[in-house]
Amino acid sequence: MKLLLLLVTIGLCSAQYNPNTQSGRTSIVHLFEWKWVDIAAECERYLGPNGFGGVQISPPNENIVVTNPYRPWWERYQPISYKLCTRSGNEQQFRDMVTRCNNVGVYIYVDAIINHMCGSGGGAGTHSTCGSYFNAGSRDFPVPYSGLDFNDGKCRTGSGEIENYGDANQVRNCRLVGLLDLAMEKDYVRGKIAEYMNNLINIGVAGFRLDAAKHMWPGDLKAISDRLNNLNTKWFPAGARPFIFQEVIDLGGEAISANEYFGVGRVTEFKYGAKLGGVIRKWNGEKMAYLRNWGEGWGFMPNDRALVFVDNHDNQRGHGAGGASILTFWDARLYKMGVGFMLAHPYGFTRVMSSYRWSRNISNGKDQNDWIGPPTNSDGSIKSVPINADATCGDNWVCEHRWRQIKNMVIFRNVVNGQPFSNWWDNGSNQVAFGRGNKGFIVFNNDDRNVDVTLNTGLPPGTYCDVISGQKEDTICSGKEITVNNDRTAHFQISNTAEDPFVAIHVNAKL
Ligand code: AAO
Repeated sequence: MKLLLLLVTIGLCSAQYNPNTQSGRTSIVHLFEWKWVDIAAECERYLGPNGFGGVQISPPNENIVVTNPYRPWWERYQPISYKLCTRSGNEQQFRDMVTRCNNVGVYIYVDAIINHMCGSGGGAGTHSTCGSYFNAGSRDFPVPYSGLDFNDGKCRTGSGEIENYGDANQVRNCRLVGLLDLAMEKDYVRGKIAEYMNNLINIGVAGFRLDAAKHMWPGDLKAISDRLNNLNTKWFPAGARPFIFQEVIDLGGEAISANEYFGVGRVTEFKYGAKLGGVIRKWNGEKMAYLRNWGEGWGFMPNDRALVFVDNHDNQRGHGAGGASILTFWDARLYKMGVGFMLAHPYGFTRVMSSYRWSRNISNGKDQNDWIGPPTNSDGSIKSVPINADATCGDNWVCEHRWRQIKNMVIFRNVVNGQPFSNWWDNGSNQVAFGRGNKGFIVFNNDDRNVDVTLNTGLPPGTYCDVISGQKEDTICSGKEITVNNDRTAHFQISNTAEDPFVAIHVNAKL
């Protein structure tokens, strides 16, 4: 009996690394600042049919309303309460989204802001998205939280702010950019946070991004995660645990490292996008040939602990970390190669970014418009995402996840899931190729001369449709056709001036 209990407990508490996606779905997409009604529709009309596993949503809980600057995206990282109402929608719309997405096998991952409440400057008279009263000055929040629930007494810096990332105590007990830091060792605070997360779990979400995890003690996070319910059995197997991925920026050289958080769940691997951007931009003598041992061979965290991405909502606009090497939709040609590489490569659990466009204003190396929020109507409400006839999005929604090359690589990853990294080839420079067992093969040309080469693909003989230049539609191919010979070799030609200088084939795109 005791042994059984022990086994059950281990089973319950050890599955946070599993994303809970439906079998055969291997990526999630961050629909940054989308409204719940639009996400519900996108799950049904696009994400479900195209094999996406889930959606990371913007924070669903009540936040401060910032008017100077006017309604920046980052106001949503300043919680006021755990009520479910924001510019993305109210509780009923949230529930409807979760139900509709779950029903088509696309699961919801909540961006959970539990480290802090709003900035210390949010005084009486400031508004919040559900109209709840609060007063940051007196630490009065309708959760309720009071002065007793914050770390004010514990921080040892003069300013009360994090002044030195080399000191773990500061990073975890002081304020991150002025945000009121919750005292998470308190049973009461842990209880309120767990109550919020359990409400979301009961509604049907599949997991959480833990914002600013670096600024919380791993032991406190473990205590909270142990209080979380199992997932809703309407959609998930009995005993399924919420997926947890923690935002810890660890590029090396600081007091806190990512591996301190492996006991709680997966961790964002920020080295991934920073390094990949450097390689694809060919900065500092980097070349794609060096990607042969990409992953743990590059000093990244263990594969089964990593959540990977090319860019995120912070570093696509100069917030957070990663620096100028980060690839984004602004550099579309290189970006597609970067995302294509990520989705073809077996390392990590992959997240695709989906953004909105804003007017950049770069001076002194910084985008002065890095605060600009999503496309809005004149009353400040978020605009819906209109879908054009060619399946792209309008009104400045970028919808990278709908770009044919990216969508088809999400499918590629599903098709090759579980297959080994195989048949690597490189020209010693920036032409590389690799396969995934006998299911898929990809070739990149990031050099200034053409690729014209015969390679061993590992694929069964036949004619395949390149899913980058086009795709298989019924029995025809709208892109390049690639012939795999009886000896599994195929000839590839890729011009270095091609709009998309890479080719990808997989067994589900065989003609
Ligand atoms: C806003 C205003 C502030 C104001 C505040 C309160 O901008 O001026 O004081 O309100 O009124 C977002 C925005 C913030 C915004 C905040 C609240 O980005 O601008 O503040 O909402 O509205 C650190 C954290 C990391 C965090 C990142 C932005 O560790 O957790 O900063 N990301 C998350 C979210 C983010 C959100 C929050 C957290 C807060 O994704 O959207 O903020 O909820 C080093 C450290 C990193 C640190 C960076 C930036 O990075 O390692 O841990 O990230 O600095 O401070 C090299 C190094 C690299 C270093 C980097 C930058 O690359 O290798 O390690 O340089 O120095």
